[in-house]
Amino acid sequence: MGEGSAMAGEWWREAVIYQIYPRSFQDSDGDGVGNVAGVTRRLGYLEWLGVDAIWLSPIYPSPMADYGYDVSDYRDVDPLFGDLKTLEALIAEARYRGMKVILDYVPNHTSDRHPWFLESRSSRSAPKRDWYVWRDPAPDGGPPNNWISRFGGPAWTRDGVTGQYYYHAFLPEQPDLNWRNPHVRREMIDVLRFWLDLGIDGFRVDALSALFEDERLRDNPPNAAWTPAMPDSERQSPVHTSDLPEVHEAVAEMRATLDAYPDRVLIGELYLPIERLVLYYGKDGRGAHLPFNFHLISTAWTATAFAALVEEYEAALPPGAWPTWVLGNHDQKRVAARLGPAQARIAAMLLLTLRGTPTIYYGDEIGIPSVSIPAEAVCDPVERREPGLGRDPARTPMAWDSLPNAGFSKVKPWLPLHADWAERNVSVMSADELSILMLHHRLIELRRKRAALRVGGYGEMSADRDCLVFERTLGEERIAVALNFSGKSVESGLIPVGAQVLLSTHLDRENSVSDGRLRPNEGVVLVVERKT
Ligand code: TEU
Repeated sequence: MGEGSAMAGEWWREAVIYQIYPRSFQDSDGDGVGNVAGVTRRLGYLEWLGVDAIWLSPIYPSPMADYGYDVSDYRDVDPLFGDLKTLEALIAEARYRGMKVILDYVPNHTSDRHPWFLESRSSRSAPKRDWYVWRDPAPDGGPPNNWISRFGGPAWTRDGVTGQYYYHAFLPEQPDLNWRNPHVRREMIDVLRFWLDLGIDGFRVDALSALFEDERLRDNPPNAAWTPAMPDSERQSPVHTSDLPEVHEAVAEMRATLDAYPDRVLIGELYLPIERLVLYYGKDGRGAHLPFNFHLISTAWTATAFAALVEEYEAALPPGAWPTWVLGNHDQKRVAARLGPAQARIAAMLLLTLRGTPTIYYGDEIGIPSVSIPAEAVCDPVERREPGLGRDPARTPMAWDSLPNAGFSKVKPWLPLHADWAERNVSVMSADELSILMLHHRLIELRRKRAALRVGGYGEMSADRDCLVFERTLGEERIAVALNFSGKSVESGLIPVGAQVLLSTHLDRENSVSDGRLRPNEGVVLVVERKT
């Protein structure tokens, strides 16, 4: 399916994207929190790793109620992270090294301290009143309807100043902008131009599906599958608050804005079933270039489940659409925590050999496991609202070396490091030929060498309970990938015997000849045949 090389300007088709959570990447000014200058300092590492683009989680001025996803000024950098000059220096240095810089764009909501909201809440007749979603209380004085926040609890907060309620899909500190208001739209689209003019290469659009709510405010129906063991936010089926048809019009406007500049990329954050997700590619180039596909995270970890997932996704992609895969991000449990260290290697090989643009989450390349956060160190407000669901364990500092605080900071970091940071860090692992870090480095290197891995077609060869075998083909080039999802040794009739092993997750049998077997938790990339 779908082979071919990247079209001019569509660098993102062949790229490996790397997500940076700026608070946790590198501190350069000794406050225990990472910053933009710290990212610049580590670009050499990222160049060595081989990534093509970095996406920064929000760096805008923010009261940090949701750690930057509550923006109080869309056109600046929070002093905690630096300023516009330090960001421009990062862009220049990245460009010099051939890397792109993608920003997070948070259009659904602002901070409750954003000047727009302060004005909006000041009176019912304020010029910006309609920039947010205000409604009268229900007859009993309660919220206007039953909608709940994605972080649990009611999605409406009553404001004492005017007695009306405002809508917030997330925290009360994150009031939703009213995208039906043309002034809001114009202003928010202009924000994109501000960053495009500064040289930003694209955006990851936050919470995209939440952009519109039902105008008639109809109640969301209960989710029949909900049980008390599930998060409060899943009690309802969000039919009137998520993925409304109007979102696609807004995406088209964002896309048209980017299209006025060469070589930019629009990525959407969308937790949706595949058939709804792929609609975000839009018709006739009016959608996102890459609607993030999070199904590697939510699918059961078996070979058969993945074979079915890839088949469903590949079949659903509209003509010309380019696939994309994600294993982890700042909202999800660390991949090594979900799967354990051995299968995290299989996951890395899967991510970096499937057809489509992969996004690596910082720290996953060194296999950071889940970090237990003592009660007094909890930061994420979600942990207080829905205990056990907090996202701090996936946001802990990057470990660079064995010096105090892992070279992340001169002082105690804002969140604790993983327990084994003295060994699990870039300096130690880059000197260990067998480490998971070297596996990432080698996989990316292999993608660079083998066009079939970057742009070749995908074909499933077989999947049984433990073993997934697929191939990537481009012209005469045929590369097979065989992944053992189990801790047992497997022999599958479809693992090509006699083929050359380009890479094993164990990193110890490059250039050997395949005997048709995989060791426990082993994945291999093989050249099936190459006639040039
Ligand atoms: O997340 C949007 C979102 O839908 C999340 O609630 C997601 O479903 C959940 O975290 C999965 O566990 C984005 C950002 O990625 C997140 O960090 C922000 O808190 C949120 O938007 C609000 O801006």
